[in-house]
Amino acid sequence: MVSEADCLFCRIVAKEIPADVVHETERTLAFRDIDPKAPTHVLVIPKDHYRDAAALAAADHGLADEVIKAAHAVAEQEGVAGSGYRLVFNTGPEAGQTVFHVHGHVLGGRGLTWPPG
Ligand code: D5M
Repeated sequence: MVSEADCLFCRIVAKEIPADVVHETERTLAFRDIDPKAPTHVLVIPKDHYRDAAALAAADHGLADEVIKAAHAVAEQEGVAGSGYRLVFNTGPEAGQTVFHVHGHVLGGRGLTWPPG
């Protein structure tokens, strides 16, 4: 397991901090966002630590695919896959990334506007 000291999401993976887990595979974890922006707002992460989506993709061992598949499984489980959902990877500070352990936001359950703010 690749983890980093003082990383909030590594600590959730290690069960040192509680989370409302909704989906788990061998290499991914999905839990409800603590500050939901839509009726469905779930974060999907690789259990291993990568700072952002670019670092995850550069590692090139199929884990990015697993995270995206897990996000779709969450959307199906939450009942938003049919109506539509948004999968967002904020990448870098200007995009609004605040937790530097890559995570996809699965947002759904309401009409989502475009462009985002
Ligand atoms: O998204 C980081 C997201 O992480 C933000 O929507 C809040 C969420 N968050 C922060 N702490 C927690 C805990 N402890 N549980 C669940 N969700 C949490 P970003 O794209 O980096 O801005």
